[in-house]
Amino acid sequence: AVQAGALATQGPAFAGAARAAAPTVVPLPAAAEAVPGETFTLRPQSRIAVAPDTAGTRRAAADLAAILRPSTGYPLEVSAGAARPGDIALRLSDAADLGDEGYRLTASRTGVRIEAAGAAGLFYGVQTLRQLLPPWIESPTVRPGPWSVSGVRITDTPRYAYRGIMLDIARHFQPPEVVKRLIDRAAAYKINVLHLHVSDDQGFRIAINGRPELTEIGGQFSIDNDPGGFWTQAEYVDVVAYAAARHLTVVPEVDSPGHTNAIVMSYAGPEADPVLPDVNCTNRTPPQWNLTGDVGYSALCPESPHTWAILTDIITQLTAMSPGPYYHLGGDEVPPTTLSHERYVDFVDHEARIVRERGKIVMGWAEISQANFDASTPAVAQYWNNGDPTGPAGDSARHAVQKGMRVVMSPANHMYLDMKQFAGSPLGLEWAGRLDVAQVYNWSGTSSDPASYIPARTLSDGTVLPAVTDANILGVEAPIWSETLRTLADFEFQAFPRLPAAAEIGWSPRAHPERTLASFVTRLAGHGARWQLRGANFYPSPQVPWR
Ligand code: TNX
Repeated sequence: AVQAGALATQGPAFAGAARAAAPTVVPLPAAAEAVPGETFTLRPQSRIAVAPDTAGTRRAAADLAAILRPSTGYPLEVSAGAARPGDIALRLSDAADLGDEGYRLTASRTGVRIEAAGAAGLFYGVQTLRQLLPPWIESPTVRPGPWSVSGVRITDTPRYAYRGIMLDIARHFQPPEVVKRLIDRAAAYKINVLHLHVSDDQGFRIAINGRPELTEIGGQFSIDNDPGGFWTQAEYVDVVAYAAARHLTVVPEVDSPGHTNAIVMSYAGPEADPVLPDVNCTNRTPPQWNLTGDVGYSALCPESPHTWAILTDIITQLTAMSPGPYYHLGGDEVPPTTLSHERYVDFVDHEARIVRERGKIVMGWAEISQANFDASTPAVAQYWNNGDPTGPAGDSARHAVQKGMRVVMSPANHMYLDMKQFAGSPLGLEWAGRLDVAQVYNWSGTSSDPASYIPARTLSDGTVLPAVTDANILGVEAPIWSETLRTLADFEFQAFPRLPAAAEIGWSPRAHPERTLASFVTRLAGHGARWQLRGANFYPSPQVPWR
């Protein structure tokens, strides 16, 4: 650990070099300046002062108190009205520059003040304050302190509206408790979307009323004969509410028409009753019961009325339980030998209509940009290719832009947190490479940034396919597929320290001089102690100077 005294004796080395104003905060705040010579110290009499006194400000105060009380042992009474010296003030204002998610945080000798225009902004201000305090603020038991914050003035708003994590609960079933812990951990880094991959070849994980086969048959397995399982609708609704309380929107995905072996075996397998052979469009009949990690072998039949009856029930119920704007219909990895281009396009068009009729915006893996989308109706394509983005690999996203779709950037070779992070790791796949912290933080291609990752491309006939720029990009998402992941600790090992890198790509302004890998790993160095105090697993990457 670096001693404060050691830093003080380094005076000349620091002279002139702008010392980071928020040297422990991830993602990097948009703007921060030090208030020289001032330090805030939390005291036993400090209170949390809210104004106006609303359910929203009380909720933020309760969140903050729940973080601070166990380690400080202070009562931190919540009170309405004016702040006294030594208090932490939470203020809702109409500050137009802060938007829905922005906040202003000031720490000085007299107190801390967090101001926001909405509940999400207050929540993010609280997450930042938490990181400005010493790591042992995360302790579940009382510690001595002191609980000090260097004087700072922060004004912070996100770069992208969509900053997601995807959890695959289909390949290896995960109970709601595991997902809730991961929500807690992601929210601390200002992640605001939880994309839940609830169905794949190996399992269907949410009960659908009137369709017990989907979970009783389709939910009973996981990869490698590991235990299966599914959530009741009450459990799903509870997770959605838990996520919302931490300002994450749930995007449900039942992958289709491919990655549907679990659905197919529910209706066309040996245990199915009734048997509906026409839902199974693969040339492999009956469906697979020896489940491996292979992809791309199953498909639902677009010509089957049963396909649409089943999918309509699924979409109707999942959208009714999901207050967010998006429904993800999947759409990835359907080989033309399984469904021709025309049949694939018809499938996506048909399913997109069902989704829109239920008031949701269609989202899908970027292959869906082959279907009929146009700028008059919002739709989102999630780019996941790992190929050279300057070449044809980027075309699924370029076609999405051509059709007026927004793009969520999840290039597998930068954002797939299910990839191994070092050679020989027992966890993770390697098809998109090994992703260390640097690979997640610095995107390759023509630039190290999402906004210039996919440049325009001219075809041999002179046609120009457009670039994917910030005008098209809704945000970024880090998927965690679970072929090799069984437990919460497995997911945490893959998520940390890489999820914070993905979160910074989504939140922090590109042009900020500290939006660099070197600054990031330095700011992250104390977070390992925070994860340990919270009981979270992580990979102690040699790229982070842990302290
Ligand atoms: C590709 S990415 C898939 C998933 C796998 C993942 C493993 C995508 C849309 N499809 O089915 O789980 O690779 O990394």
